[in-house]
Amino acid sequence: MTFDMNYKAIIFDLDGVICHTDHYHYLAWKQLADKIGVYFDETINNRLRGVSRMESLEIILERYEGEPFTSEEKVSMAEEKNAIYRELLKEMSEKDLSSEVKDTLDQLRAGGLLLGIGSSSKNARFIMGQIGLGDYFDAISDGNNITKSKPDPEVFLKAAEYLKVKPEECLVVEDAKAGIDAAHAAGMDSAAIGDAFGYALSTHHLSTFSDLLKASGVR
Ligand code: B16
Ligand code: MG
Repeated sequence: MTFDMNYKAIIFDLDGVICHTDHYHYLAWKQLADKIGVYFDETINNRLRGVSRMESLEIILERYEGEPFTSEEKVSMAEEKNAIYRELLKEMSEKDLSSEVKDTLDQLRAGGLLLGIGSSSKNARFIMGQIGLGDYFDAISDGNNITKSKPDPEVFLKAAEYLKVKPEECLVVEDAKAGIDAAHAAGMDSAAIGDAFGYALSTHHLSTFSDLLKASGVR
């Protein structure tokens, strides 16, 4: 293995990069949408990638034609969705972490890189515990320590601060265009995977997670 250390740290988005919770988000939002009688499908669900819980609710309510909800009602709807979502997350286990992702993370660490999480989710630590990565990362910045969600750079700047590295020393891995925008705004390089693959603003494009070894200079 040769090391070309362009980066000191890699900051990973969680949902859609390390593991896949989109379907659980979909099922939980769908239950809520059906209850209030608003149309919701997988295409609308795709727009919720990387977006905060309350902003996700606003996107779902774009199609709602009834009396406007009060802020309190919206908070209670988001809490209801989260309770359903948390129940579904209990089904996750170490089987939801692919060997490709785990092996790649181990090789990146062996290559001397610091590894952090930059997720909009307030459930990030719970999800990581479920998939066996509870104490794996060097730092976690998530929905609980930010005031503005992606595309604002706050979540990644906080991750860099917790990792004690400069923004320009970080590479962000993201599946959401809003996340690539956030990395760009933070002054960080980015690697796009999944839904964000091919997005012009990203520095690298990953066809598969292990392509990160090349993008990060570890192999
Ligand atoms: P929660 P990420 C994001 O996580 C999800 O992609 C997005 O769909 C979700 O609405 C958001 O977290 C908030 O999640 O309701 O659990 O706080 O992709 O930034 O890791
Ligand atoms: Mg994501």
